[in-house]
Amino acid sequence: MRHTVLLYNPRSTSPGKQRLPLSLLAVSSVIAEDYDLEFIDGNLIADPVSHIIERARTTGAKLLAVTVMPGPQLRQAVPVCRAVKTALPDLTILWGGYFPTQHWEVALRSDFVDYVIQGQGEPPFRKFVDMLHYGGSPADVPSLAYKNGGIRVNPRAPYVPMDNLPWYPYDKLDVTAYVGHSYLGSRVLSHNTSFGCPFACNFCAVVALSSRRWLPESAERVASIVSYLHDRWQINGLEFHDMDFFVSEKRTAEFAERITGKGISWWGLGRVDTLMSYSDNTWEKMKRSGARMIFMGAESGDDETLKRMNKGGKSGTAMTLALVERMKYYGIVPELSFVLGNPPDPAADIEATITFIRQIKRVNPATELVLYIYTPVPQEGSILMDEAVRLGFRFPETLEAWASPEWAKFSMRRDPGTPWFRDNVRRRVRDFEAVINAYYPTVTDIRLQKHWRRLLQTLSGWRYRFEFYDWPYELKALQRLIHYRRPETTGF
Ligand code: B12
Ligand code: SF4
Repeated sequence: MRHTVLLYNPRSTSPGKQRLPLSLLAVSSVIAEDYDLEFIDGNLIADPVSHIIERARTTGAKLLAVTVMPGPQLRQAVPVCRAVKTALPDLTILWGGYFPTQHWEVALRSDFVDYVIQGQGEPPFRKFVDMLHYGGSPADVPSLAYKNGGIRVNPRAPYVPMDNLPWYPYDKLDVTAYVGHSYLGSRVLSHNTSFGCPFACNFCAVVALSSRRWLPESAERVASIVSYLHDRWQINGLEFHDMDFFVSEKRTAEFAERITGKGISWWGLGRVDTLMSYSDNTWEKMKRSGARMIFMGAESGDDETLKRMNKGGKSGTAMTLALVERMKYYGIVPELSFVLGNPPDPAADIEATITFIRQIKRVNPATELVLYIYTPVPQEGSILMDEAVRLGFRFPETLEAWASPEWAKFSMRRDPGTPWFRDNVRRRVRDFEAVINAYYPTVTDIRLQKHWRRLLQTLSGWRYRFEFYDWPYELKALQRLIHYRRPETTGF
């Protein structure tokens, strides 16, 4: 008899912007041969609670496996899992992904999360699912955290190279529901080609997940998967959601060669120093293959702050400027994210970064900007985290508190309410963002017609020239009319 496993992806984005649930596709790939899978996506259905209860009763499923990122996804995961547990106390609830990897104790302190798997999910998930259905002890499942008197945390499983894992079980869900439309193309899907990142930036949640390992799929396998998505769903755009797609130049160049001519525009995340070290030849290949836009963490306009962030490698402000210039030459759009308002002097940090962003826009006006506000992540030895604690910062101790609007805002990194952050500083960032986005309307706003661009530029011109960003209500009102599906944003 085949057992059914329910896989729940809590809502993470606004309607119409849903991405393939890559995390659940990844973990379920290792059980797809032997178990029936049912994906339940909070982005696609209005009432996940009734749906989960109905499917569990109909199929007799014993397990609800849930992926949880902090922010809106956690906000839905908490009430849904609580309600499901109340209705079906025997249904085991397992959480995995970014939030429970960092905050496993808080998750397990609740009375509706039974187990947590930390870090890379595939091998421990297989062991856990078999244990639940065929017997065994939780003590033998690596990377598992669970309740047993107190909270027990098993040692992490050894990392598994991605080429040794099966392809995603695409046939088990309706892929067409995830084909989106954006700057990249009219039929856009997403994929993930590696696990982890070799760096250890002080503010980044990736470090807790992958402990500085980078496990890539081979270029050959990535190209085969891309060809499959292209042939089967006629995609012409692809978002690569790797933490760092570009670590290996050899892999990038080979992948680019392999997909050239397929007519696919693609987007990925990388580091400034890695990309700057690429040869012109590799950049040419990337361009020819359809590379359209690359997301990078520029993080700060101040080199001292970059050091404190432990950005590592050779990245620095001069290199960021050189790279955006280089990308202009190749016609590939840089999308730069910044983490503003770092303690101990958030206001000074913001001013340095604003000045730097103005320089960047002068060099390459097409550069996209993503402005986050610094929020701590739990990370051993992070001087930023230590300093945050010294300034009075504490993470919530219950899932209910994490799911509150205040902490959801914290997780969205736009209005974090941290002790060192005053409201006028937050407003400074958002006002500047409104003015610069109006003065340099992005090339990726696909619905933004020429006359709107001109109007925004005209209205914001005096503000930009005189560096007067306060209260740009007229610009914010106009910008509300504009929609752009950024690969890294949610639309919330
Ligand atoms: C795609 C993506 C999104 C998508 C949504 C994805 C979805 N599930 O619907 C969108 C664009 C909507 C999005 C939005 C946001 N995101 Co996001 N996102 C990512 C991104 C780029 C990739 C995630 C992914 O799919 N990876 C591929 C899969 C295969 O890997 P994985 O998720 O790590 O899964 C593995 C393990 O974690 C584990 N696992 C995961 N789930 C489960 C479940 C079970 C049961 C088990 C056993 C194991 C397991 O096993 C998997 C395989 O090994 C990551 C960065 C990254 N590259 O990881 C950021 C990231 C997760 N996002 C982040 C953030 C902050 C956000 C936003 C808050 C940003 C914002 N300000 O708007 C929003 C909030 C949305 C929300 N929380 O609801 C942060 C999280 C930071 C943190 N403190 O934890 C990350 C790490 C980016 C970063 N470097 O800061 N995001
Ligand atoms: S910010 Fe980027 S480079 Fe730094 S640890 Fe996170 S994923 Fe790696």
